[in-house]
Amino acid sequence: MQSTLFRRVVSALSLLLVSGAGVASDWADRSNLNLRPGVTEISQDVFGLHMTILWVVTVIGLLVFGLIMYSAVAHRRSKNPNPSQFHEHVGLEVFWTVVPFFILIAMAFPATRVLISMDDTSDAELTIKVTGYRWNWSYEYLAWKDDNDIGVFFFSNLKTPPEQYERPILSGGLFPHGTAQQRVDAERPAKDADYMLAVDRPLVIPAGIKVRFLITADDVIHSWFMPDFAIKKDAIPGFINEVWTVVPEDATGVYYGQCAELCGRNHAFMPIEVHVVPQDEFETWIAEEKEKAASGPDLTPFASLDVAMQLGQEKYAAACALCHGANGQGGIGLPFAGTDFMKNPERLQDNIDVLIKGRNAMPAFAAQLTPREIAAVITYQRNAFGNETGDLVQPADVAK
Ligand SMILES: [Cu+2]
Repeated sequence: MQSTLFRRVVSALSLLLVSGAGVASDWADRSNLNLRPGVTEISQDVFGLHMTILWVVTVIGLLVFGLIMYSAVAHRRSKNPNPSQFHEHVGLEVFWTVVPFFILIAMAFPATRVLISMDDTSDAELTIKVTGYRWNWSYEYLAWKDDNDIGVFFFSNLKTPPEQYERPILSGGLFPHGTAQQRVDAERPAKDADYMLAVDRPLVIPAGIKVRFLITADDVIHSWFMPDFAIKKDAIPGFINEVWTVVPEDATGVYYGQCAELCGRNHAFMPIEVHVVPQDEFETWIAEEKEKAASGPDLTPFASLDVAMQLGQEKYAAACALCHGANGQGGIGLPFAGTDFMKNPERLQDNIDVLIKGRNAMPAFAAQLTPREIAAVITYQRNAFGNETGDLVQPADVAK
């Protein structure tokens, strides 16, 4: 009997060891186990606070549980049948009220100091408005030094190609019991290193400069979360939340974040990518973007159907595939493959109108895509997925 129990315990323990070995490699890098210190002064302050409080609660925990264990053993009934009575002992009551009070005050001081500095957006040299949508972000550069008329505005969409995240369509119907061949066909391509984090147009900010973010949303509540800057701010429709950062000059590079407030089906598909560049590089970039924005939309006609299809495919993957499926099979949005809407030449104008102005649940894309991109996307929709209408929509058709 006892040996059976022994064997069970040993086999359970060895199972635990084996399953533990699998995650041991992740645990070897201890930074995976803790909050990340980040790269800014504030994020390191936040990390310091986190560690201080962690040690305080660890010591309190050990003291309290140690005392409980000690009392349970040393004053057990067999040893001490008549317990001493000290209910409503004034000294003790005062002691265990006053001590936690001082511990709390001691913790509140450093925490308040960091919170106040996180809240101080004064003297920022660059101001950027961040807007959350279902399901992407837009960035509008409002002020850079003395220039309050920059006019640089763009949307930032997930760049990971849909083939990498989409559930493969198996021709076996609703339940995915395909043949071996179907399963092989359906195998997804390898995931990129920046899978579900990279975007088509990243936010660009200068290093060593105080940047103020004005954070809001257009539809539901989102949250702009950049762990390396210790920023996590709710984006609420009708409200503007402020937050700031200074990324040190020796910390230029690419940083990733995500929406951190559950905002609907594609909540996981609206990442944040920030490029922190040296100041002179930022000056050049913002000047170029400003010039591009001022010169108006590019209405150069497409030289051929192929040129339009190529741009269309790229933009479709970034802006449309989340709702309409990588292969136009539909999803939250209507399907495009083989539909009358996409194939009927009389509905081409309607097709353009819906994309520009939106309809029902379909958002308007006039602000998100340029006329050239809209023309390319429609050309793509009407020629891909087996539609092959041969329709070539030109930027000028969209602009009017
Ligand atoms: Cu969101």
